[in-house]
Amino acid sequence: MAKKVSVIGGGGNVGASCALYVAEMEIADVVMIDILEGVPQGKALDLQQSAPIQGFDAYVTGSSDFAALEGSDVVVVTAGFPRKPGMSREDLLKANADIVRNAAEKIRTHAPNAFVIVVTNPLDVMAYLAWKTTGFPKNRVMGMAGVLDSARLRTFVALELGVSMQDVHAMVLGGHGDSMVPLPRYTTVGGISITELLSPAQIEAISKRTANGGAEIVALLKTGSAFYAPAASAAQMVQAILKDQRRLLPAAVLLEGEYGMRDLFIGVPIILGGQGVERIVPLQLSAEEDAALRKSGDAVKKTIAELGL
Ligand code: LAC
Repeated sequence: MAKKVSVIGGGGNVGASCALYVAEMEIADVVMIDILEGVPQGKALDLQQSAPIQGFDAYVTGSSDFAALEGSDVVVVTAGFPRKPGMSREDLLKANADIVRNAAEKIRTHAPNAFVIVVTNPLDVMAYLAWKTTGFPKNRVMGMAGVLDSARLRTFVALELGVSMQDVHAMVLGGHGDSMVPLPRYTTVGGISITELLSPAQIEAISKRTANGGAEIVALLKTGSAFYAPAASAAQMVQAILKDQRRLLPAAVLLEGEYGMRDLFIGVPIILGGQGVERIVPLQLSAEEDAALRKSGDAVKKTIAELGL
């Protein structure tokens, strides 16, 4: 296959699941990179052996050497510690910053032309750190969170209404944290806003469950956090880039005045295509929505400051 996607943290649950989804999409060969010697190699071999059964033609390999990044079109960064019950995403800050900084340095050296999708938490800050460390143009570095948070909102709406998950579209903006901003107005079923289909109390409950979506799963798993949906979200972003789909979806990107904020990464609607972040889509937010987004921005800024970036 002509294209190459590398997953740093490919030995972990999010990374390995992402490798699986990308391989099955048949859009690129996949390299799983992880410092745990043997794990990425073993998981890659296992995954490769599912190819004849699942019927996909893509090579999947594993490596513990970052030089394997060479020639990557897209690098997905999932490496880092997951949350444990009771932890916020911000609690992971210091430990994961070291991991992401190192990964970004390796990407800069071995894959200087790649697009970078950051999944490691706290996501918005880690995406900012990766952008700073690589020195890549802003269209080539982004954080995956909006697709995941919107997918959670879509799921809860579909379950509440008993309709197809595919007919529900949603928009969740802001940082990937407790202050994320679900936008019911822009959440639709077959083009109809949920404000016409659900009561304010139902919408409130669904929005809350969305913002708490990651923690709900951490509380159940106890030893880690969600991985299928985060991995599928990252894979969808990889596909949008490699197939130049120009999809409109929320992602954490660098703001330079858009939405009244600057010098931070936070989730806003973008067009994602062959050039990466092709543009940021402006929305006319209500005073309440705007205030919620700024509050989320303040939370991200505070975490960036804690890292001394
Ligand atoms: C979640 C973690 C991965 O939202 O941030 O599940």
